[in-house]
Amino acid sequence: NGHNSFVLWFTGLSGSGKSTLANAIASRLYSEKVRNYVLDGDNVRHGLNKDLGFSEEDRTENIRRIGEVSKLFVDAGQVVLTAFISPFQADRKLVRDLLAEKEFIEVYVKCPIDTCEERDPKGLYEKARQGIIKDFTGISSPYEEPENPEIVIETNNSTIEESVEQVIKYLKENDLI
Ligand code: GGZ
Repeated sequence: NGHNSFVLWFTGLSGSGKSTLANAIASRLYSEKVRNYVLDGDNVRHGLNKDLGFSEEDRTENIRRIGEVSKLFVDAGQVVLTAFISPFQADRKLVRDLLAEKEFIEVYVKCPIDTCEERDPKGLYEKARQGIIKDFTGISSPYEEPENPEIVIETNNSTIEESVEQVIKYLKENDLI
């Protein structure tokens, strides 16, 4: 269908900008006739994974299932963008190993936790600080930074447009689109 199938795997803290960025890149790809689909908490955690919470085991299972679903999309010839915290290195590695080398593109959406906490669009950091939400990533549950991501985006230092360009440039330079 004129382009490759691959996964753009966004990882980063809550409030780092994963979903915003994934959706902006999705529209840009769509305008370039690259059919794609965004998997995020809204369409996965409320459906397929609604039996899962935020314990370490549940997060691992969340990411495992999303990885398997992503692989199905790739097998079906689609580009898929996933926007999940995916805090554990081993879980991301497991997904990477499910796919071929050029099919898994890890995008680290890097943003200092202080900035994420200031943004706090859903008031979750506040609730985590008060102990109302337990096991909150960055506060009371770990986030393991990617060691070798294909792309790093610093959302506190660049606009959405610049970040979109950065990813599109990577995809073009690597002959993926
Ligand atoms: C982290 C939580 C938690 C806890 C609810 N820890 O900013 P959001 O709201 O929209 O995105 C967060 C989302 C994280 O779900 P993921 O599936 O991406 O997590 S993981 O990959 O770790 O499985 C946040 C909300 O769910 N949320 N409780 N305790 N984020």
